[in-house]
Parts: sequence; C-alpha cells; structure tokens
Amino acid sequence: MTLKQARTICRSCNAFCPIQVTIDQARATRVIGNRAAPLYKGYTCPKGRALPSVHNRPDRLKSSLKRQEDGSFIPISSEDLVGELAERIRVLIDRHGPRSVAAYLSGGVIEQPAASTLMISFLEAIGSPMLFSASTIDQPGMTIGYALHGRWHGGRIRPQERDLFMIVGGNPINSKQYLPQNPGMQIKAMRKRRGKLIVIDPRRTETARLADIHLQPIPGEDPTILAGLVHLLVREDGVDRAFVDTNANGLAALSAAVERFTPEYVAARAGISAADLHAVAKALMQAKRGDIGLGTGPSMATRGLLSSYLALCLNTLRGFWAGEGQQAMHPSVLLPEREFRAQPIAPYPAWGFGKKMRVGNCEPTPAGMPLAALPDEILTPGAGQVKALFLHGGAVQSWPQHDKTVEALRALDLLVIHDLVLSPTAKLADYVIATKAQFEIPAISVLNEIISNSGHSGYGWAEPFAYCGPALLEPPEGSDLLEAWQIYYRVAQRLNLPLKITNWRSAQKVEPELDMQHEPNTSQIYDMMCAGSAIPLDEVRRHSYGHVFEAARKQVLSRDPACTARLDLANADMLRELANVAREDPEVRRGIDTEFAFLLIPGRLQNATNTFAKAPGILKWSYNPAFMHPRDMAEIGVSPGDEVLIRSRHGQVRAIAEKDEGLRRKVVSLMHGFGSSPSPQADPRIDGTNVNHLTSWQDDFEEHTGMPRMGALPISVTPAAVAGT
Ligand SMILES: Nc1nc2c(c(=O)[nH]1)N[C@H]1C(S)=C(S)[C@@H](COP(=O)(O)OP(=O)(O)OC[C@H]3O[C@@H](n4cnc5c(=O)[nH]c(N)nc54)[C@H](O)[C@@H]3O)O[C@H]1N2
Ligand SMILES: Nc1nc2c(c(=O)[nH]1)N[C@H]1C(S)=C(S)[C@@H](COP(=O)(O)OP(=O)(O)OC[C@H]3O[C@@H](n4cnc5c(=O)[nH]c(N)nc54)[C@H](O)[C@@H]3O)O[C@H]1N2
Ligand code: SF4
Ligand SMILES: [Mo]
Repeated sequence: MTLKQARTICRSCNAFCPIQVTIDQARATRVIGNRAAPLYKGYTCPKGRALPSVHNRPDRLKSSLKRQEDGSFIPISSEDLVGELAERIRVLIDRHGPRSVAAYLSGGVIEQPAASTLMISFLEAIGSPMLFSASTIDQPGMTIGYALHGRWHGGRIRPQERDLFMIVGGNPINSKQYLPQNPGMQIKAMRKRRGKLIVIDPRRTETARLADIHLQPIPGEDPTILAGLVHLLVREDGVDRAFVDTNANGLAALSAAVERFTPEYVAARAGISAADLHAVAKALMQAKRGDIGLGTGPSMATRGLLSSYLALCLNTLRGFWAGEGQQAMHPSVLLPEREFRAQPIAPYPAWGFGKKMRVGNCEPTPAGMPLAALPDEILTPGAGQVKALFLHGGAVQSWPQHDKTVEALRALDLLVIHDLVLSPTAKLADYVIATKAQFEIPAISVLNEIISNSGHSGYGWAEPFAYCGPALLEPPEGSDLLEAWQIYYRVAQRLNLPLKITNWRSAQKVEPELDMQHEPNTSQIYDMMCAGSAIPLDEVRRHSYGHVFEAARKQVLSRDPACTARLDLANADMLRELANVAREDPEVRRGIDTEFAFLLIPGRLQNATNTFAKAPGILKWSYNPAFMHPRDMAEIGVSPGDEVLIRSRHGQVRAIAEKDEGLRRKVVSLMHGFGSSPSPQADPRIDGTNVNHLTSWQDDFEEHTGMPRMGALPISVTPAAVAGT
C-alpha cells in the first residue's frame, strides 16, 4: 500500500478550510478536515470532502480543446495553443487596437490565485482597460458603499469580540461569507458570550435558525427596514453621540431623511411586525461592539448600494468600528504590514472618475468595470469593439439575461475559457484551456488578504492566519494541462510584453517584474505576490497546517491628531434615492400582479459553489430545486418533485419544485449556477435550472454599475404541462 496523508487547504470556496488528503497511488481518495489546524476545529463542508471525486471526474479535460469550423472540438497541445493564441491576439490588436481584448475574472481564481495577477498585468501590458469581474453582479455596494460613506481605518470589530452581529440577506452557514472559519462554531461562541445574532431574510435559513431575532420580510424591502432602524435609533436616543460628533457629518440630514420610516410604516410595507423591528433596534442600541453585514440578498433585489450605505450608517451611528487598543481584524500576514488607526478615511469618488462605456451609460466604479456593458461592447460595431475575451467564469449560467450572454459570446472573434470540464460556457469557446485542479497546484491563502484589503469584509481572517503549501498531486497521467497564469505568461512572452505582479486592488505598491526569458514556477510567482510580506513566505511554508503568526497581530492605534477626515451620513445621491423609496408606491415598484404573483429570490445551496464543476452525487437533488412554501405549492397544485414552469416578464424556465416551510409565502428561492444551456431543451431534473433566463439587463438596473434586478423578481409559477394532456 502506498497510502499517504498530505495537508493543504480546500479552495472550493473562499473559506479555505485546512484539510487532510489521503493519497493512494498518486490519486486523492479521501478528504477530512484537519483537526490539528488552528481556527477551524476540523470543519469542512461536503464540497471539500468531495474534492477527490472532482479531481477524478471521468469527464475532466486532459488536454486543451480547439473548436472546429463545424463546431466540434479537437485536442490541441499547450504549445500549439499558446502559439495560436499569441498570433490571433497580435492580429486583433493590430487591426482593432488593445481595447478589443477583454478579460473576465471570477471564482476560478480561488483555485488559481496567480491567474488574476498575470491576467491583469497582461491587459495592462497590451494597454487594454477592459478588465471585468463578477463584482458588478455581486455586491458592488460593498466597495461603493465605502466610497460614499468613507471607511474606518481601524476596520471592523472582530467576530470574537462582537456582542451583536446582524446579517441582512446573507446565509454564512452555507456561504461562509462574514464567518469563513467554521460559521456554526463562530455563531455559537458569540451566543455563549450572550452576543446576539440578528438575521433579516425572507427565508428561515440555516443561519436564521441560530438567530435571536429573525425578521422575515417581503424581498426587496431592505432599504425600508434599514431606514426604519435608523429612524428608531435617532428617535429613541440610540445614537452614539460621542462617536458621531467626533467622526461623522450629516446626522441631521439623515435623521430628516428617515422621518417617514416609522415602525408602523416599515412594518406595513415590509410585511413584518413593528414589535420585531423595535426588538432589533433595541438589540442594536444595547450592543457596544457589533457589526452589520449585508449579503447578496439585498444586493440582488435592486437598490443594493442604498442598502449597503444605510448599513454602514447604522454601524457608524452605533460606533461599531474597532477602537484604539482593540485587535485589528484582517491583519496582513502575506501582504506588506499595514497599520490600523481609530479614525475615519474620508469618502472618495464612487463614480465620475473613469471613462463612460462606449455603449450605455455605465462607468467604472470602485467595484471595477461594469459587466452590464460587456455584452453590448461585444455586440456593437465601431471603434473599440470587444473582439476577444479571456473568461474565467461560468458566464452562460451566471450572467444576467442568458440569451444575450450567449449571443455576445458567440459574436466574439475569439473566446478563450479556462475550465476543468467542458462546461456549458466552455461549449461556446474557440479554445478551452484545460486547467489543473486544485490539488495539482500549490496552495496559498494570500487571495483572501487581497480581497479583504480591497474593502470586502466578508473573507479573510480576524487572526493573523496564513497558509502556503506545495501541490499534492501530479496531473493525471498523459494529460497536458496548464495553470491559468501560464497562458498569460506564455502569450505575453511571444508578444514580447513585459509582465509584473499586481495584486488586484490591494494597497500593495511593490510590483515585482517577471523574468520573461525563463518561466518561473508557481511557487516563485507566489513569492513575488508576497514581496515585502509581514511574515516571510518561507516562514509560512514551514507550517503545513497553516498557522497563526503572533508577530503579525496588530492593535488599532490612536487617532492621528492631524486627522480631519469624517464619515458621511448624508451622501446626497443616497438620500435622494431614499426619498424615492419613501415616495413610491411599493406595490407598483414590486411589479406583482395577478399574473406575476410570486417573488423569486437568490439563495445558495451548501453543496454547490456558483458554476463550479460539481462533485458527482454531492447534491441531495441533482438539480437546484425551486423552493416554495408548501401551502403555495398546494394552491397551485404541485407536489415536491413536480416540474413547474417559471415565467418572468423576460423569459421562462422549467424547474423542479421542492417544499421549504421556512420560506415566506409567495416567495420562491432558486440558486444560480445551474442549467445545461445553451440548449433550451435542457432537462431540469438532470442539469438543473438556469435562473438567468428570467433576468434582464434592462430590468431596474443601477445607473452606474448597470447591475439589474436579480432578486425580488416578479414571476409566475404554474405546473408544467403534462405531456399528452
Ligand atoms: N441570477 C443570479 N445570477 C448570479 C448570482 C445570483 O445570485 N443570481 N450570483 C452572482 C455572483 S455573486 C457571482 S460571484 C457570480 C459567480 O459566477 P461566475 O462569475 O461565473 O464565477 P464562478 O461560477 O465562480 O466561476 C467558476 C467557473 O470558472 C471556470 N474556471 C476557470 N478556472 C477554473 C479553475 O481553476 N477551477 C475551477 N473549478 N473552475 C475554473 C469554470 O468554468 C467554472 O465553472 O454569479 C452571479 N450570478
Ligand atoms: N455554498 C456556497 N458558498 C458560497 C457560494 C456558493 O455558490 N455556494 N458563493 C460564494 C459567493 S460568489 C458569494 S457572493 C457569497 C454570497 O454569500 P451570501 O450572501 O451569504 O449568499 P446566500 O447564501 O445566497 O445568502 C443570501 C440570502 O439572502 C436571502 N435573500 C434573498 N432575497 C433577499 C432580500 O430581498 N432581502 C433579504 N434581506 N434577504 C434576501 C436569501 O434567502 C439567502 O438566504 O457566497 C460565497 N459562498
Ligand atoms: S467551506 Fe467547504 S468548499 Fe469552502 S473551503 Fe471549506 S470545505 Fe472547502
Ligand atoms: Mo459572488
């Protein structure tokens, strides 16, 4: 027997759980949580434990593919792939300019952290600004909210010190966002300290079941509820005056703007009880060290920026920011040391600083380039038209308005996709780059530091934890696979372009240049990504379980006497939008009528990550069910497991209904990232349902980012016609 035990971190979501992998004759056979590793207490989810079956998937690509004239694919060697791509990029740039080459960066880089760095540098080197990501169809309010409100230099209060955590439209037990290290354990520890958990979610989620208070509102009413909480804090003397006087402007204007949002008004509008809203406000007022996090729920339901902004205002009104002498959340370990001070960072431009897109009205924001513009940038002829796209993501399943996505991807001269299998999106590509799977790639935790540095407070570590370790497996025998970064390096090499290391949106200013003669290995790239790190990378590599590096622990320092920055509680654009909320007829806005009587909401399953290649057999149902309240099912005459037709004003899909007693009535919860489209005949029982047939870029979009309505979406649900009747 050649059984070997190896240690690494799981990279199937951003939680990065430490795991122990059993390797039998060069194949991974078993994964369990590494109980001896710090912070996680051995936690893993079923996706982590199923990693061997993802690596061993029979349909894994063993070599890259090239599309033929007739639409079929033939294998292509890495060598030829690089040569052909370099030539085609050269021709496109010569003919159409650098802007014709675009890239989309998403979940794939969790497994391949060097990819984002080199992709960004590649675009910079050819002179193209066309770098897109999922940020503007995710939670753009996270970064834009900080621009509008200002940021707290000292950061958030660490979970282990909180006496309250309020999560609005997020489900960390499944998603890990906000509590990435064993979320259940973190919640229980907080409650043991008598800390309170408040959940606002139309569904009684796995997280809501652990909460002290759960508000179960009508989807899309988060701005109303958050404004109602501000109203109560102001009215009932719940504002931390000392904190606000020293650190913020605009309290009077904000107070006036929320006048309309009385508990009675909010309760009637959001479909909750005024007493429950009072209870939440009271808990906020009693807490000294709380935090409020916004998940994807409010963001997808339109007005995500306003919800994010109001959540930041609530944190400031309560002084829920790390104070002098407290330990800092998200200290750097693999990035250069940074300091934390108990003082504001003034607001900065949220828009108006970049060039508007060629088509439509969107523009760059702190959330990056607006994805909303990309399909039209591809489809609209003229100078600057996008002709080539490097895609790290499952666009066909994850981008709004599926039809338009397919139309745009088909219209490209060159679509290059990185993938493990021939996914629905890969089927549209000219070249599919067969990539190594995670155990075949060295692991490093730096990505989460980059993400938290950029203003996303949902990932990373409140302790100075880091991990870096070698690849555990060789790629399958006879395969010819690449790591995602290698394609950018090798194509750049052929085009004589210099590349450097740029850690996306992190504050890092050290940008080492790559040797373009001799290809580095992945570990050497990691060394460069961690240039100037607080703890030397080799020191981190010595700890095969991951480690908490005490030397990197940071305390929040005192305010700089020269600091004059103030947080803004009364951003003019946000207060204008709040006035619109107060003025409108919520029924009209919601778009419910006798035909479209349900609201569709997003919600992640524990055992699937976005469009990631799924482990065979991992899902309880092999598809993503459309969850409904059992009484709603009875009313329309369907039973669990029945096929239903879901229609929105933009499209229709078939789905399989499933009951969930924890859902609010008239709400349907359906996860994205499924469906085998482009084929409309796709069987929802086999491949699941692609929810983005129901969304449209034109539907109630945010004017700067272009993010459309992806939640609180009016739909009709009817039993699917039975064949032959
Ligand atoms: N209707 C609706 N749409 C949504 C959402 C929603 O809630 N509702 N959520 C949105 C959100 S928040 C996000 S972040 C996006 C996510 O959706 P995407 O932006 O598409 O990103 P991922 O699904 O994370 O990307 C995973 C894909 O990357 C590719 N890939 C490239 N390299 C690798 C690799 O090394 N390993 C693996 N495993 N895959 C690789 C594979 O095709 C894989 O399927 O979807 C968005 N779309
Ligand atoms: N298992 C798993 N983990 C993941 C992912 C995954 O696909 N699977 N994806 C990763 C990604 S890309 C992201 S962005 C994060 C997202 O992390 P989360 O935001 O925590 O994602 P969800 O678990 O979908 O939680 C969203 C919640 O919002 C609720 N909701 C829906 N509409 C509304 C509304 O109008 N108002 C309110 N208040 N709530 C609403 C839903 O019922 C759901 O419980 O998760 C990450 N982690
Ligand atoms: S939560 Fe699951 S998928 Fe995410 S890192 Fe941990 S084991 Fe992997
Ligand atoms: Mo996301």
